Amino acid sequence: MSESSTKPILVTCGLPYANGKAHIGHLRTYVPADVFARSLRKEGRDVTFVCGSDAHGTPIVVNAEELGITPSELVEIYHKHFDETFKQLGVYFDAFGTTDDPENHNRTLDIVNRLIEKGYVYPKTIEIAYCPKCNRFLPDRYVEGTCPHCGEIARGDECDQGCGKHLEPGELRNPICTICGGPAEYRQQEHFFFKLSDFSDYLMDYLSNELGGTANARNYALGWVKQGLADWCITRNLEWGVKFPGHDDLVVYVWVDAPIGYIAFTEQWAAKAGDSWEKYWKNDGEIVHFIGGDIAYHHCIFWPAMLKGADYSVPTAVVASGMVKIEDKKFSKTRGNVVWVGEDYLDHGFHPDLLRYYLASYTSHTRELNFSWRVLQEKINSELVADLGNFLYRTMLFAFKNYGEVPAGELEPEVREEIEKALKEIKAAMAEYEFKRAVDSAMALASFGNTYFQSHEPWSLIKQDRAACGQVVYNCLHLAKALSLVFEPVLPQTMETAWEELGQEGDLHTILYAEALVPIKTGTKLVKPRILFTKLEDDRIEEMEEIANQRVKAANAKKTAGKDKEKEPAKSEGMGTAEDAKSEKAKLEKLKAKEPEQREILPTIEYEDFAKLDIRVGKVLLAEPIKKSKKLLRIEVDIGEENPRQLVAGMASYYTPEELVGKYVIVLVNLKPAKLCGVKSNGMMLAADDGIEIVTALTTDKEIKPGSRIR
Ligand code: B3M
Ligand code: ZN
Repeated sequence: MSESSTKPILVTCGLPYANGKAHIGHLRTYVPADVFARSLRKEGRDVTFVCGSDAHGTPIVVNAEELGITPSELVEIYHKHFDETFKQLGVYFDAFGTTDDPENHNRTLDIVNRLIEKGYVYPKTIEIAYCPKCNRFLPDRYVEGTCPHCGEIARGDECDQGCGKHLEPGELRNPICTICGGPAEYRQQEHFFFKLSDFSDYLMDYLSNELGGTANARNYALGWVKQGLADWCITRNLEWGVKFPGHDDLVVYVWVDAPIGYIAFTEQWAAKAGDSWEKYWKNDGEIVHFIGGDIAYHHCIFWPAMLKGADYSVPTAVVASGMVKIEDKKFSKTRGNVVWVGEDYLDHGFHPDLLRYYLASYTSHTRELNFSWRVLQEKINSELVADLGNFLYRTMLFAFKNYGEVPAGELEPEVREEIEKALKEIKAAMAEYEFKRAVDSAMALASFGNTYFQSHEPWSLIKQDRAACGQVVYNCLHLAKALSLVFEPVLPQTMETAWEELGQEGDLHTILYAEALVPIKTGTKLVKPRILFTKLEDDRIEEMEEIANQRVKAANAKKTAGKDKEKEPAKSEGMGTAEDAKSEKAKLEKLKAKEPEQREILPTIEYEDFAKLDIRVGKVLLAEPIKKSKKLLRIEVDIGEENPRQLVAGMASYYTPEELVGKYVIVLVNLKPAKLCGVKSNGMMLAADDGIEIVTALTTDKEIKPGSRIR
């Protein structure tokens, strides 16, 4: 990407199939894309960031069939799951739809009709795998067999274990029906083809001279174009999907309507924002696709050819992330080498920003990323805690204790230069999709801060010359302000806290990098800072390693028990398993069953009954996990008494301790004390509970004196 470009820029992420839970493999693409989008916004660029769920394709139909629900019900479950998970991780899309939304049906029809009108689509009778026992045609994942190119076991549309090539219907040898496991045969049927071969010269030129992004995506695609492109079968015998115009028994292949989702979601955003989707898809706005390396073929060959053929703008860049390994082993759900974002990370109270930091800074975006709990611990403790956290905390605490506000001072040229350097490096690194380099440059600024603080010894200077010390503290506080800005793209939630504690006004997320060079205002009030990053202790890491080990063991046991036959349908890597969906479905059912309980209003009471409850505002001073419990937190709240109250609250699944500290919560203070997990609870913190999965603490609308009564 050109660093000097000022065009509007659309950033997208590969669409997760609404067919399984979010894992670290997904985040490896989404987090850097979010960092990139946030950073461009801070440069002042006009950025739109969209994504959505991929709702179509055979795996979803197969899984839904197994579960006895409709594909649309299955999609709803996972769509909600992804939407919520991304938000929890601070990955904020301007639109997050599904490819089954009307906008996508319409846009797909428009594009397919244009391609037909322009003569790029033709019918052809081909051999399609058919199962005589199940009495049906077998598109894509309904059939497995041998790859004609490399001889490995492959799926109907992709050689996923061997050469990675996209396979056309009829290409697979020795087809087997994945529904019944019996042999399939080839039968003739009329399908529709896109003249991909017509685009060979165009793509050769586009990939060599025009497309930006990372070289891995481009080069991989170029290799295939050089070998010669065959036409592409774009219809399937399915009910679920976008109907092929004029043929109600056919839908378009999922890889036709999935990328068109990028346009549909841009339209959804534009409608909401009162902006134009055409500035990207019909004019010269930039389009940057973040994808996993395994779908480069689709994004660099099929997609630009379709767009070109239908007179839409083509992508300006495709950015492909490298593979993910788990504890140095190949990512594999069936082998248990997986880290689920919910149950393995967020549910254990790890802060989302720590994972964002890991993913953005572990290695270069196109290289292999290994996720290991030990490495997480090491990176957090030696980088975020020891460098950035240390500088921010010591600066803010020293300033708060000795001045209570930003003291008088002037920004020193040396400090300004250091910030300018960091900003320049970050901008350059982002333009090259080198996120690690950008984070390293930001971290170098934190290290500079530590050296500056250390060498000026404000702790002794304060005793000799308060004004000279003020000058040092002023520069440190300004550096803290600059650090909040440069780290916002990677650590959005934590830096928001730092920003507030520095007394800075405005929404950190929309303030530009340029503000990092505007001297911090003398006299700005400071508050007692919180510790932003705490060390990850050995026992927490050991607990996670144990969970991971157990999972691998269970997966192996399952394998040897023969429950994991290769031909099980739709159990492929990167796809959801029927089990995931079952547990999600169970949640949905729980919701339905709970509805009456949630709705039912209890019998009327007298005011005196209510008046017996002494309910107060409490300010959370401390929150920490309780060793023996996954659900409970020990909390200390200030309720206006001389000493804080100790409460035990079942909040550990919903809040990290850091999130609760500082909150004004509502406490029933005259409830008979009780002991939970051996810890005394002297009152009860109130929360709202939807009966399913959301539990949220009650708080006050304004800051109010702790101890204030609720009535
Ligand atoms: N739904 C997921 C994948 O193959 C697929 C991406 C679509 S992007 C348009 O990674
Ligand atoms: Zn192959």
